[in-house]
Amino acid sequence: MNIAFGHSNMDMDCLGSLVLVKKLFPDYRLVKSNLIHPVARKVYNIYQDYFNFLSPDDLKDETIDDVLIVDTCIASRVKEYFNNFKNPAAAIRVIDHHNLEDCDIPRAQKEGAPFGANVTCLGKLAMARRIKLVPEEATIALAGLYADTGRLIYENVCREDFEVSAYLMDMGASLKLVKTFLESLTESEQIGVLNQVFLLVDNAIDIQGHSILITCLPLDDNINGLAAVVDKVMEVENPDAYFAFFSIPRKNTVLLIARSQKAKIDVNKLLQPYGGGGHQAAASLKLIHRDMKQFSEEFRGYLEKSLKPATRARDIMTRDVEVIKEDVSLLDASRFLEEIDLTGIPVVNAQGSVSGFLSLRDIMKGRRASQMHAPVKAYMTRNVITSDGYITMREVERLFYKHHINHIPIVEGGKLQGIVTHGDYLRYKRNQGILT
Ligand SMILES: [Mn+2]
Repeated sequence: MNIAFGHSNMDMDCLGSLVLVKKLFPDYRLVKSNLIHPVARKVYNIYQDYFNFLSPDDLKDETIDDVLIVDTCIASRVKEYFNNFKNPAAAIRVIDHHNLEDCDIPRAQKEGAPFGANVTCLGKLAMARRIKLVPEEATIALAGLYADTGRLIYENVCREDFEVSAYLMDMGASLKLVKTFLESLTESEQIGVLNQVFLLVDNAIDIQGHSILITCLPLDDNINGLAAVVDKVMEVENPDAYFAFFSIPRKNTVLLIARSQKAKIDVNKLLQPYGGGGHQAAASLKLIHRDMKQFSEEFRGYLEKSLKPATRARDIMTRDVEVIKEDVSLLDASRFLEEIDLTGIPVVNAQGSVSGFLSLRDIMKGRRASQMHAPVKAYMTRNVITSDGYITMREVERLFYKHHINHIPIVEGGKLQGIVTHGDYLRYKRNQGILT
């Protein structure tokens, strides 16, 4: 018998991949993992008959010929299958979108590419062979692709993910169904926990200039899909990082689920010393015999020591600021701005302190009134929004949007130290990998 399976705790991307395996390799039997990821459970329940899965236990009396592994190339993630059959498989083929250099499965023939989803690896094969799918198959496959790519928006997404999505749409995939398949908060327990967490949510605290949210919630028992609850809180509260502690006193365990949306906060590295792991933006940790309150306080102290300081206005500002004097004419000012290629400039008075800001918009007003020989001070904006250099990027962003401005002069002790322009801010965002 030939068999095909995904990783333990198989997720939506595994299920989507296995749909395509069924079409591409019809002489393989599919095997399910003992545990099924909460997001995949709904589709698994609806389509059990279609998949006709064997359990790992069913392999005990079988002689296995060829093995096909999808969506992982790591031996420890497929051992529940291999532990159940005795004979060595004739051939082991791995089709995976993870880093194939990490593969530690002996004798594996590896194929795949670092696409956003594993469904894309198999989708490319199906496209090349002009395989036709029925709408349900296309829908499950697209749900898998969407799950692993955050609906085609994660950084790992490549054009092949879009190509395969288009192919699946051609095959009749229903986006409406995909959406319901991917709803992460499906259990009433999850909604209950979500409401309890929102009651606990206080203002985010400032640690090294980062906005950090911490909540601690005791639970009666373990709840499936807690990570999805944490993601929802993250989405609504929008802190730089969120550390959600849950305790299950009856089982003496503390669970920490961490999320970050800043390159400077690597939650994987932060949780590693405690035995947790994951990746830069999402990680988790389970501890036994620890008191949640005590541990969360210890962890907060650890964050204060470990987090790198947040980027502040002074780190990104332009230091050599051009300024213009109050009594210069609008005409000279407009020529000067054109020469130095700027759209606005701080205005200084006779004492050298910032008394206003002159933008192209102000000059336009003077031009329309035929007042180009009037002094700058007659048309400049007097209520200049300035700041010291210690404001965070979040505050810079807020000032830009709130006051509809593109420049923030940085003033300390009455002296102009620099200016943060919209261009400086966009450069910072690009370096963060947010706009690239
Ligand atoms: Mn995957």
